[in-house]
Amino acid sequence: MYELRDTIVAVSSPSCDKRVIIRITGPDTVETCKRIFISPITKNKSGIVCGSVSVDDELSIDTQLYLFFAPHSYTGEDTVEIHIDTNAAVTEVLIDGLLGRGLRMAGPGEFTARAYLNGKIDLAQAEAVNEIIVSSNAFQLDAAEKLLSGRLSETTAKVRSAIVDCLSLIEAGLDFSTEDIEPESGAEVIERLLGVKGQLEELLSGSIRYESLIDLPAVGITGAPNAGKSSLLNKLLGKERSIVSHKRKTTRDVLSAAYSLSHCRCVLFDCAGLMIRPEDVLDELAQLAAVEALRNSAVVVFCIDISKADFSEEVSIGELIEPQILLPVATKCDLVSEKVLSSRLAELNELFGSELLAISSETGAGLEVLRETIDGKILEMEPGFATSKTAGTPFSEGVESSVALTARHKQAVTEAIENVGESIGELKAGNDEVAAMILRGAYQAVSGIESAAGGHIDEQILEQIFSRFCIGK
Ligand SMILES: Nc1nc2c(ncn2[C@@H]2O[C@H](COP(=O)(O)OP(=O)(O)OP(=O)(O)O)[C@@H](O)[C@H]2O)c(=O)[nH]1
Ligand SMILES: [Mg+2]
Repeated sequence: MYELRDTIVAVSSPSCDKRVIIRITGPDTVETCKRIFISPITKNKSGIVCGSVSVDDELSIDTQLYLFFAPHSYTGEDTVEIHIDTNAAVTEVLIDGLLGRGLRMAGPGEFTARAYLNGKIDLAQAEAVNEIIVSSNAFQLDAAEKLLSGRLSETTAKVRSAIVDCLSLIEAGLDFSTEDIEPESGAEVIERLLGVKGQLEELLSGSIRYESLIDLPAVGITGAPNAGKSSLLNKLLGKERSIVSHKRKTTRDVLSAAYSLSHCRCVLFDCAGLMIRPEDVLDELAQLAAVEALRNSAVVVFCIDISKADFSEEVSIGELIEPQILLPVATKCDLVSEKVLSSRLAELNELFGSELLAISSETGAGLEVLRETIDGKILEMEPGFATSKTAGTPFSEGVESSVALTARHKQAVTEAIENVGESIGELKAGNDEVAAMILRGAYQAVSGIESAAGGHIDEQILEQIFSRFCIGK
């Protein structure tokens, strides 16, 4: 299915972008570019070249070519990206011209498939590339980045080498059993296999199930700059996830974490404070990211600093977002006297048309009630969240996992655990040959997570993985 000998082409930029990027990779990349590009191209010199491309006599377009020579490219093959500011009609003519010169239209995910087949990335990382492309919230992105960081492959590589050690010990015993040489004692192999099983079980229980996160309700924390949003996130999580400082505009990105409530779980996130008039382009970008994240939230906790005397800014900010459920809370209630608190709360209740909860991340006041309120609101909206959908997925409260597993990974790890367990049973029963055979199955299962090394990866699995990609990636 994956033919590596031909040269493929596809548009790799999103259709909404004004700048079009046409990506070409394969053995004829440079030759093709030399034929259409009106400017000299030096082989073996990666970089950017400016000039114009022309696929027929009438059409010549100003362009920049980004050249990446093998093996220093995404796919591991000669690769070029043609960057042009143009429209769909011109792009089509250009692609047609390239197809007419013997190039083939790339299939979904074929660039990444080549990167995998040429050994540039392992399979777990290839899957992560796609998860990043399709991520729609910051937490998914976080999980996908964990896949990409290759930490999963690090663990599986360790397990694989331990299995190989055990296999060679068992096989040495088999080879020598008819000779007068003392074989490696079975007890030691069993001991090592128990260790391997423990490592795999740890991987499974300490991981985030990637798919299980996709459906988790998002709970956003918002408010004006310095309202105490990050302090609230940290206090709820019980750890320093977000940076807190007395300076305004400390948080710039959307930061998220898995959070367990009494009856359901959610993705809790903190983002930049909202402003009526962003002061510079960085403010604008931070605000865009925040509003986008808040738009996808089931519940938004709106922090209002009660130590302030004037709340007009908060009222205007509240109009920037339209969440399904807005939960205004009065933060920093430890900073004001009882008397001031009650008069300001009354004012805020009036302004927001709902009863505000007074909280303090300093003393912890009101936080338990806030937790219960969020829990109740989510359940009210989506009773299904309290059912098996969220139950039973391993992750402990407040603990952020370092590895994300897709369903395919989980299946492979589970299979390996079963195989190792069975193999131990067979060893105990003295059936070394059967034990070795089953252990080879465990090895295959673990190998399947990262690469074809040591075992062959089913074409079908590859097809299944890469067909989920879009064309051009
Ligand atoms: N006394 C008291 N101080 C608080 C409380 N919550 C936050 N603060 C302080 O308020 C300041 C701002 O807190 P942050 O949590 O960084 O506020 P933020 O809303 O995330 O701010 P930006 O990210 O800059 O928008 C820090 O100096 C915190 O220590 C609280 O409940 N009580
Ligand atoms: Mg902050």
